[in-house]
Amino acid sequence: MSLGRVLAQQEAAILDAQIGQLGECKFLSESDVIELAAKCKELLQQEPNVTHVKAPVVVVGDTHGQFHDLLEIFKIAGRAPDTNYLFLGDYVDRGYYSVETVCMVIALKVRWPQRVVIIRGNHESRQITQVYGFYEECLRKYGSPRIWQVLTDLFDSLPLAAVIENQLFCPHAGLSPQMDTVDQINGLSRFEEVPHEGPMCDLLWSDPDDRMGWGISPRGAGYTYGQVRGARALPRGWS
Ligand SMILES: [Mn+2]
Repeated sequence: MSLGRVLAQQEAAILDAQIGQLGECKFLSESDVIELAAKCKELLQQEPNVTHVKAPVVVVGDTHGQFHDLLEIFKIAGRAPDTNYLFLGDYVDRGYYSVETVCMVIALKVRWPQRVVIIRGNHESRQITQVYGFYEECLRKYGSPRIWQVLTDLFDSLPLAAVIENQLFCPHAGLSPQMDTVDQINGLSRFEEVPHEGPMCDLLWSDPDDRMGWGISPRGAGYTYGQVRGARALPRGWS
C-alpha cells in the first residue's frame, strides 16, 4: 500500500473516532477542533459561493445547538455516507450543544466532502454568536475564547447557498433584490464576517412573505419578498 493511502486511512480512522466521540455528545479537545477546523477551511475555500448538490439528499435546516435533534435526524434519515446531507446553516446559538453540533457537522464534511454540503446561516457570525449563546458556551467548555475564534474564522469560508439538481435554490434565508442569477452570487467575495447589508447579508437574512414584491424586513437585516405579478416560474439564468 502506498504511503499516501496509509495516511489517508489513518486520517479517516481518526475522524471516525472523533465522529464517534461527538455521537456520545462529548465535545472534542481544543487541539482536535483546531485541526478539524483547518482541514474544513481548506475544503470550503475551494468551493464556489453556490454549491451544486445532487439528489437524493436530505436537507437539514436550523439545528441551533440542539444536538439530540441532530442525532434523531440521523436515526430517521440514515448516516453519512449512506445518506447525503445538505445543512443549511444556523448550527450554533440557542441550544446548549452548539459546540458538539457544529463540530459534528464539520467532522462529517471533512470525512465525506462529496456527500456532505454545509452552507452559512446568519448565526455563523461573530456578532450574532456573542449575543445568542455560542460564545459563552465556548468559554464554558474550553475556558477561553480560542475555539470561538477558530470556529467563527472558519464560518467566513462557508458557501452562501446550494442548488439541488439545477432546480432548487437553497440559501439559509432568502433572496436578494441585488441578485438575479446564481452567477452573480458566485461573483461575490464571501470570505468575511456577514455584512450588515448587501447581497450576502440578504441571502442569510431575508424571509418570504405573503405581500407582493420586496419589503422592509422587521428583523432589521435583509428583505421580505413575495410574488411578483407576471413573474416566470424561475428567474432568468436559473436553469
Ligand atoms: Mn437563521
